[in-house]
Amino acid sequence: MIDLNAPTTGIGALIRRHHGPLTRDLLQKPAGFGLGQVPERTAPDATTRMVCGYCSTGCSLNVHLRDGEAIGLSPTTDYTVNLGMACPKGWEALTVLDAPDRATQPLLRREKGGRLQPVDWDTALGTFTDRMQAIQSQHGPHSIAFLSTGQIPTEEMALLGALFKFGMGGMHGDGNTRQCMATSVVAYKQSFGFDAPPYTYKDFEESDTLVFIGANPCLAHPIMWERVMRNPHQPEIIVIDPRCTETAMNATQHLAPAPKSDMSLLYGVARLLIDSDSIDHEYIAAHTSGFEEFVEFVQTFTLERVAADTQLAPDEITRLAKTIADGERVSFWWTMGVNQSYQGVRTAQAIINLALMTGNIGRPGTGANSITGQCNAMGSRLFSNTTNLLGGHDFANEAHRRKVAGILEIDEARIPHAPSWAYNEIIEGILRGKIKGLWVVCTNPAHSWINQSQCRDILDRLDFLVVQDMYHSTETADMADLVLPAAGWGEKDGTFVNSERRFGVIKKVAKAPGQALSDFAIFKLIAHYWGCGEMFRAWDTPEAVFQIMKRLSMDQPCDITGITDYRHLDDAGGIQWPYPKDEGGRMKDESNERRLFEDGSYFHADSKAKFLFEKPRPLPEPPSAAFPFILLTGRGTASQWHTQTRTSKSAVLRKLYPNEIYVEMNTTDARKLGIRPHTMVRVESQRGKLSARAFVTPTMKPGQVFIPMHFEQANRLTDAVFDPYSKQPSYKACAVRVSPVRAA
Ligand SMILES: Nc1nc2c(c(=O)[nH]1)N[C@H]1C(S)=C(S)[C@@H](COP(=O)(O)OP(=O)(O)OC[C@H]3O[C@@H](n4cnc5c(=O)[nH]c(N)nc54)[C@H](O)[C@@H]3O)O[C@H]1N2
Ligand SMILES: Nc1nc2c(c(=O)[nH]1)N[C@H]1C(S)=C(S)[C@@H](COP(=O)(O)OP(=O)(O)OC[C@H]3O[C@@H](n4cnc5c(=O)[nH]c(N)nc54)[C@H](O)[C@@H]3O)O[C@H]1N2
Ligand code: SF4
Ligand SMILES: [Mo]
Repeated sequence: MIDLNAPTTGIGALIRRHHGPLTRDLLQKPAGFGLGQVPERTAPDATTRMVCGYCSTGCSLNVHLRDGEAIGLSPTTDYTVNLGMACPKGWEALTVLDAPDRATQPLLRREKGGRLQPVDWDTALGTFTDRMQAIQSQHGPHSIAFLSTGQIPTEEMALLGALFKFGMGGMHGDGNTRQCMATSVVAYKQSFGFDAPPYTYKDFEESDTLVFIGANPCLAHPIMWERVMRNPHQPEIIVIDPRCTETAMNATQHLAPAPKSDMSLLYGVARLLIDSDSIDHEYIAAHTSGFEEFVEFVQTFTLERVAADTQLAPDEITRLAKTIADGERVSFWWTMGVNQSYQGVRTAQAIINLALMTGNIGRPGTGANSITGQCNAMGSRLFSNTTNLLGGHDFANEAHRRKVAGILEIDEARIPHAPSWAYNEIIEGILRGKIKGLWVVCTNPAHSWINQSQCRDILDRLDFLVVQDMYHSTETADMADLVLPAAGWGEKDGTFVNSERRFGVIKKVAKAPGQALSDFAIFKLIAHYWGCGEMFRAWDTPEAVFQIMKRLSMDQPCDITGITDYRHLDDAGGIQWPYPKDEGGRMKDESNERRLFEDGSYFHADSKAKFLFEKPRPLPEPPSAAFPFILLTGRGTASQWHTQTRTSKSAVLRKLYPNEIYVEMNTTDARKLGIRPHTMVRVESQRGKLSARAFVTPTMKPGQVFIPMHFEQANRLTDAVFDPYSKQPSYKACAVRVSPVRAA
């Protein structure tokens, strides 16, 4: 094993030998590069604070240091997001950094079917460059692609997107945010003119009526839920979810509509509000367009029809409409029960329409509010350079391309004129032989992508698969030709943007193990090996990139030119966008909470928000005689994170969740099928099968089953169907059958 810091054998020396002296100072940047000690600006025995690296709540954690290394943490008490609270994942965030399967050196599989063998960084980076460039010269520049994430700092996302498209000449890159937020992005863009979740977390406490649709914040966003619990107005809490989740159990009204019947329900509620004249005529006239067409459209959503579509009782539906009508400050919140659907965009817009027509937006305690998933999904939405050009710009807009090229001092011709293929199009591109090389950064598609048997078969067809991850043991790393070992949260610097648009900093408080490097360092090294390092000379450290991001954001709805630097973010307790500088150089607004659209002005050319709607379509795969159940998937506990590469490393968290895969099913169904609680059952779809332990519970409706996504087997069953506008996968409804596994 090479010593990274040794003057003659270290990585610096290796790279110098091959690529000249320029890279030398690259490797001496401790903060950005994951080499060396924690940054000097942190006193060795002090407490420093940073935001959590799991969910999009963006809690702040105080990290306690001894001799410059983290020895423990506790939630920050004076941070407006979490007010001294954290969930189990946050408390255990440092523990998971130390694990036997951490990737500590690059691994290379020299031939198909061979084993992954340790190699030095020089070989790894040389192989990356040679093989990707060879693919490009044989199959064209667009035959390589990347898949990335909502879980690395914004600066790293920006560097990856710029390097790949402007430096390496690639075209197609997307993120796991497609699995997660794409629907909200498109819904907001079409309705408001920009991807702009309007709220601030104080709205949880200021509403008198909160409506949660397809969201289970009790376990997916536990500290947001704590904020709801602090609401002093004895609010109505309405939960719309086919399952009686932990959140539903704590609601004042729970409606359990048939899966994917939400559009019909929301249109039916709109009709009832119109019929009872419970709408805000002034707001509609001044700030929206398309309302008359919408009124006409919802006429067919009679109470009888909606009750039939949703399988809800008519008085449940009228009570919901009346509660919304009676509320003074009504807020609507949605997450994956809406986004992960074959009609997700129009469902999200059915929610937006309700907020607009009742004037519940732009005031305290209101809003049409999409809750984000990952710690930095919001950063990726603005700066990943995938569907948007850096800074929320448009690849197709010539003026935008010119502006970005000018700021980055690059040739405008290097900027593509169209956005990338979406995730599913990249996967299809591999199948069609158009994509031959794939670079996977901080995501685990061989577990999380929809319809796994198809997905793995397709990934297997690649000429070259590179996985850049903290752990070498992920399902995707197992398939890789090259594994690049990455530093994780706590081992590097940068910023995350949370659900309420708040930038917060993360810091290096621990040394990455072995030869693992921050993603930032890996991207910079790849730029040098590729031969385009000069283009990123100014992208010296994460904080230098933050300064570039500021310039890119200027005059955009997400303008952050008023934020000075990381220290400013740290001292202010995070800052929400927009935060522009006014002409005199002073901040326009020093308050630490901001919501959008207070003046009723939206980002479309006419300043108005649009009513958008469409006919609901039937389930793509309805239950049948052979597959009589609807499968729902989602989060299982507050202590499990996605594909469990991180959370499974904590002994504390492991005690807080079931360690084997289970399927939730209704008591009557279990009895009919002769399934006893806790016995093994087989669950099969047209695409695959799995065995799981039966969790028999009245919280499930008859005819529906639920499997948490944290177990790799879950996506063997799911059906690769997508929303036509957002291309987001419809993970939450397909047909399965369930049968007992009889002991032999
Ligand atoms: N502990 C933990 N927290 C997390 C995560 C994690 O892995 N673990 N992941 C984070 C990420 S990236 C995300 S995206 C969020 C997800 O957060 P959520 O969206 O809140 O979580 P899910 O469980 O995926 O889905 C929410 C609910 O949608 C319901 N649902 C399914 N189909 C329908 C439908 O047709 N209509 C309605 N109304 N509801 C439906 C499901 O029953 C489920 O209870 O959580 C974030 N927080
Ligand atoms: N059936 C079903 N499937 C689903 C969902 C569902 O509800 N149902 N939800 C979908 C959603 S919303 C999401 S967001 C996705 C999540 O799916 P994934 O993104 O595949 O899940 P993670 O486990 O978060 O994967 C992140 C990977 O990055 C690694 N990692 C962590 N930090 C770093 C870092 O700093 N650098 C690098 N290089 N690597 C790092 C981790 O070890 C892990 O392997 O799953 C989707 N899949
Ligand atoms: S709620 Fe989310 S951000 Fe807060 S501690 Fe838990 S995982 Fe971290
Ligand atoms: Mo997500």
